[in-house]
Amino acid sequence: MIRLTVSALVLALMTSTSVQAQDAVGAPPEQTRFKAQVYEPVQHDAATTQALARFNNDRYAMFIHWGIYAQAGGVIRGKRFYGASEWLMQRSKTPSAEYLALAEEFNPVDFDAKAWIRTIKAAGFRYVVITAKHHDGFAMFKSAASKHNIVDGTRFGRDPLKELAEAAKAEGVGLGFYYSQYQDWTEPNGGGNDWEFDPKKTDFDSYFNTKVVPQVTELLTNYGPLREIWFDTPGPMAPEYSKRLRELVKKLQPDCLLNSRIGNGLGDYSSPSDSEVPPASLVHGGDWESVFTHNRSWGYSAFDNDFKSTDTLIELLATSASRGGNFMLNMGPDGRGRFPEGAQSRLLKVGDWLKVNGESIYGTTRSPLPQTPWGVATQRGKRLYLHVLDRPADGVIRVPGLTEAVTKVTLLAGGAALPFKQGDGLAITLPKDATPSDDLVIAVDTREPVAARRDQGAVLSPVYGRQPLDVADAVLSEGVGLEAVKTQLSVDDTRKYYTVVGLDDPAKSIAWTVQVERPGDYHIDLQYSATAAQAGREGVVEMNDQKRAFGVVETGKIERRKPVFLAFQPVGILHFDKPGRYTVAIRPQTAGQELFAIRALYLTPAN
Ligand code: JFZ
Repeated sequence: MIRLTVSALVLALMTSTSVQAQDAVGAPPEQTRFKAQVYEPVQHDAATTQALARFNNDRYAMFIHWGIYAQAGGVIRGKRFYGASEWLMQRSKTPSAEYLALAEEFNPVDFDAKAWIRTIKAAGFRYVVITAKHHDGFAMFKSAASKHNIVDGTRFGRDPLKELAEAAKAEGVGLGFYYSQYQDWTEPNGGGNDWEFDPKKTDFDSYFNTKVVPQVTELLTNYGPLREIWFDTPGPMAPEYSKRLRELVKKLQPDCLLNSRIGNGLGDYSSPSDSEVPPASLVHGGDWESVFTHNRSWGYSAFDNDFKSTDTLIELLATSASRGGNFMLNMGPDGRGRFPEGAQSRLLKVGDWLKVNGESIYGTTRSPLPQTPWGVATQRGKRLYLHVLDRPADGVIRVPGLTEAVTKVTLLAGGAALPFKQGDGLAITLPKDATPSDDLVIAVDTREPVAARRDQGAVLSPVYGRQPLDVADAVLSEGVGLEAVKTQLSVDDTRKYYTVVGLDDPAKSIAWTVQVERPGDYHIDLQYSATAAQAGREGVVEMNDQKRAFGVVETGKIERRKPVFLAFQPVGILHFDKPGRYTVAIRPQTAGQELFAIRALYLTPAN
């Protein structure tokens, strides 16, 4: 069931922000709970506005983390370090001299810029962002500002960024560079290396002036036009430095975009936290680009082959596009310069899907529809694309409330016309013999563009199983706040989800609007965590005069660097007696007692 992966991801990966989410060093963030970010549109100058239009047209990008850490592949002194392999030096507290010995071994003879770009193009990526310098400080380009660079510091002696820039230009693929502007572990004055250098003696200003400014200048001068500079982990960097970086980049290339991790609110677009697609309700039209690892590491890992399947990747891409953002998927080439086979084969399959269905992704705008159980939508003027991520058992795709006159419904793959009925909403019958594909796309043509109706309420369907109502999509009453929680997924890898704070009075509530087309019963389940102090507290799920009381069980505290355990608690049945819109709310029974840290309410058809 494809949709299961989506729900699992949607529930497992969602959150908010970038800069606020970081601890002093930047990442991995030490905070466990923090305020949710909303994605609002921002005013920009003309060059940036134009660049953002192209950015939003592109939708799909490849991220490449490649450095001398690829040579180690997550293993040093015979010991494996799980999670992000580009953090190897920090995790193992390796001194600079020992770490830099990797450069002597690093000789990526299989690196072939043209072949990389061919793969990138065949996989459907519109631009590629590669690490020019990561936190280890080793530049993957020729630099006069530091001898720790691939041309002067390895026997390879070539500048891969130069070769990539040329190949990308020849093939019409956009190029951007990642640059770690604050952390630099092999420079005594850079940030982040507290196992070797005394942070009190660090002269960041000197580091900034002698390495960051010259190198960023080199990157913006020697490699042709760049789509974006992807700064990262600004940590405690003063606003003055973010401002100088911004001015430097825009002076050299006015239409080069800057992500929010430049720090101090000075980016052109938002980078959500890693491996997160912002929830639909928090996206109010701002520009963003989500970044995901393909396995559990950004840099190459010799022992991590947990690559996301093709279905999951397509789902993440379609979901990002349906919320008006870009999906940038990472690849970690190995020490010889090869893309890991387990990653490449899956990416090429996404590319095959895009060859047929790319029209439903590139150049589209966010979905005008509320949450629907079959999947997500994207839009292009008078054409709406329905991405059927989970096929209905009865073969009928329903879009309640779609009132614009539909002129034609077709399968995007092959163009076959599909029978449809339009009354209170739209009902489309899928062909019985439709080949199973990851994401079946239906094109719906209307006389007028389908108007936004995102707040009409999540569509409930008796044909589907468990349907989530996430707290990120809830209406919170006064005094209740939305927070992101980080949970430990595996060693050195976290995921975020949302919860609320302040649900501590019968006058306070969280509520969702749902719409049903047919009368029916639904089971309620609550997913939450609760502390020992919260055990036994009582709450109620309400819909009109139906009230279903429940008591809270203890699951444990939300603790830093630990998995959060969540109860999945059955509460009762809600009866929807006629088609229409309903409000489902949760409120505490007693004043002064915070109920729990709830993540979602689920409704499941109860025959
Ligand atoms: C940073 C880097 O430290 C990491 O190595 C990789 O380059 C990644 C793309 O970015 O890691 C972060 C930064 C921010 C968050 C998490 C990891 N965050 O905001 O949750």
